[in-house]
Amino acid sequence: MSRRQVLGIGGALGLMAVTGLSSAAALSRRPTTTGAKLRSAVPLPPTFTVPLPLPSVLRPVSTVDGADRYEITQRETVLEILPGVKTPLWTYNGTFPGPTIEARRDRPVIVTHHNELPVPTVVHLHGGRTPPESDGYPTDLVLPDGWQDPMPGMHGMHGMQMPAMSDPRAVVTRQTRDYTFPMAQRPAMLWYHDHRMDFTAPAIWRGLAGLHIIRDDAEESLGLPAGPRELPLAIMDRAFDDHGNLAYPALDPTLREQPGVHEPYLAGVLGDVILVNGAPWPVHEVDAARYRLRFLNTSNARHYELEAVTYDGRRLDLVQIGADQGLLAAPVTHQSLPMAPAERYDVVADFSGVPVGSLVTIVNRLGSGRTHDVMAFRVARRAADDSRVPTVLSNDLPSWNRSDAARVRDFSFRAGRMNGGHGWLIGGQPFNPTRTDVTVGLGDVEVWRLIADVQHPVHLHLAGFRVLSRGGKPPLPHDAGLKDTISLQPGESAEIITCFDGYRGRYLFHCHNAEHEDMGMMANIEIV
Ligand SMILES: [Cu+2]
Repeated sequence: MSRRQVLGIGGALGLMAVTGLSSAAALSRRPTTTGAKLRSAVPLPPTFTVPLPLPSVLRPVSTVDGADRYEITQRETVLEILPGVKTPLWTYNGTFPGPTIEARRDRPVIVTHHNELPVPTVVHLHGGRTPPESDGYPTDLVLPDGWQDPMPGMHGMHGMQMPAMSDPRAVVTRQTRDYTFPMAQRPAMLWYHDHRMDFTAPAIWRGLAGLHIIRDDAEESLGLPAGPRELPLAIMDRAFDDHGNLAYPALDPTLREQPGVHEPYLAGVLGDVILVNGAPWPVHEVDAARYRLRFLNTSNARHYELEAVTYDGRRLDLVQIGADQGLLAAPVTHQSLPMAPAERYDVVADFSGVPVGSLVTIVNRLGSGRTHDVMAFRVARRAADDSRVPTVLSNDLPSWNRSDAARVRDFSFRAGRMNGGHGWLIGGQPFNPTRTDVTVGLGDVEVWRLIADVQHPVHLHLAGFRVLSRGGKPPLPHDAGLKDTISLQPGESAEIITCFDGYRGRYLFHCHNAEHEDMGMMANIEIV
């Protein structure tokens, strides 16, 4: 494969992506948004008045043979997200987001999930190097008590009446399931969420998401801001109906039978309320010191471009120290950071030069009106600060080269027809759990060339990857490090390189616009 051939995919695949796709072409004229916005019907609080919550850290119930065991119950709960408004949610252990699991590298974690929700569920640890039986394959369902359907989630896909399609490899359990995570991977901030076939988007929207952080001694010896100066920040958008319920345009609001959303929302569901760690436009009091801000986009479809702006309009540097899959080799300084659904950016911001008593706001350059604001930090006091950002952060990033690749594959991510209706397709095909799309040998290095019609954040299970190019050009500054999700812009192509090591078995890659994912944009990898 010559360099010219490798870089030449924009033409042929680009043409393929835009041919005969009227809805996609229309969407691509709005490059910063993919999806349609719901409007809330309850009064919304002023910005920067609700305190920033920090999700509680879950304690293990036992430790056996060096593995920590946790228990999580999935259940309905009513919480107050907007002040004075009661909102029913689907939760992990009754909180939103769910409890945070704090893990150590190479120390296994076992999580026993109990499903007390009215529908089947399945948990995926996003970014985990997880054996296939615990990776949360979308048909490996945990059925609630009394669930009658013999093949839940496998019928009438995407609103069409079609014969029941079974997945002979599905491992279905009743009420409970143990998920085992070896944690043999780089320290990183992962997140767990529901991954049920056809219904992932509304389940995450209703609250089924939580954080899972892996640490090790090497990272802790760097001297990065820590303790109360390390903040996980899960950003998501939501909308509320006139009763305070979360609004979502599901065809079947019970989420029991018919998947899909009403037509205006086929490209994705956007809300008009920005939540951070479950609170609307929150504010957090900080010292005039360096903070480690661990941003995660848990929105279904909303993209952000984050900036930290002082009261007098100055932009604070966002010093990126980590990507989806852990520390960079060296810090990268940004003025703004684009963030697609499921991406994480580990950033250090220095508030030491900010006048005490003033606000630093985190804004989204892609938002408008109230979705322009995300959250704020109020600098409360001067304080000592012995933290540092070393010039070398890590030296264990994989250094795969093109010449290491056993093969090169092409995948298009674009709109198309599925079961007689609208779908989102990979390589022209909608997801089918019984079809193997990619077979790869354990330990093989591969280069994947991806091309998108509209925005698609492409996520690979099991294997972290590095970005080799975008549109035939070198990667962008925010592509640094080891990633598990790459944000493709309308009409954009990119190349990634990865090594499929870890475990043999069935894994997924898919778009992490959650509505696209539910409407077919997933495919199977078989590692043999
Ligand atoms: Cu997509």
